[in-house]
Amino acid sequence: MRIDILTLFPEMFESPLKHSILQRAQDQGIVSIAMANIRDFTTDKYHKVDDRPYGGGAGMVLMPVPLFDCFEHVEKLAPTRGRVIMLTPQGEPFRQAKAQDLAREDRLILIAGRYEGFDERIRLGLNAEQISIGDYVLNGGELAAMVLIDAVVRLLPGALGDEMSAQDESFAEGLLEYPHYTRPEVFRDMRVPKILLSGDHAKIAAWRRQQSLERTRMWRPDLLPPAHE
Ligand code: 6GU
Repeated sequence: MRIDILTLFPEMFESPLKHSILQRAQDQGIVSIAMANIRDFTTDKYHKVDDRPYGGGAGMVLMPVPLFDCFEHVEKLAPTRGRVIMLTPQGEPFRQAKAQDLAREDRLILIAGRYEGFDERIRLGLNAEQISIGDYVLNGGELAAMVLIDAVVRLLPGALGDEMSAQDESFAEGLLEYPHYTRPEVFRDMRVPKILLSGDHAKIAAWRRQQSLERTRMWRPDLLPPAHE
């Protein structure tokens, strides 16, 4: 997969992409991630990327011209356009199913906005999808883009290595995960549940399933389809 990110703050992406799974996935050629700085596509002396809103009001709006020039440059860097996604609080809420859907693409172009918002013609002219990572307001789309990248890249074949699997986790099945334990067997008077020491794999699987359901019912009942209740 190739991911291009259009942003005013490419440096914000450096550290998150340089560690652990995301770094390894890039080293192994599973994903290649490139940043384009929208400001590099300004032509005026002050490298201006935002301006005051028509009609008045607070804040500044991301101008369409540098954004489109940046986009058209980036678009040509690979043979396919893939999916074009604007990160914005008005977007469709990001969920595991969307991450799985995006993981099937061979290219994503992500646009991280700042200021009060994007000039509306950016969305209209690019025919972009909009994604939000939750019902709260961030200062810009960069952290949201990183969240999306992290969630998508770990689903790409080979990204997690052999020892791990994305199959078994929270949300893979629409349920929260069962509790995990490792050594020691007793920690501050808290014991590892006996069943996990029993060696009975069928019983362990059934216990885990029941724990998943119970935790989901307790902590995230909104995730349960009516059939589970
Ligand atoms: Cl994608 N952008 C911003 N600025 N705020 C957000 C968001 C995105 N998702 C949730 N809040």
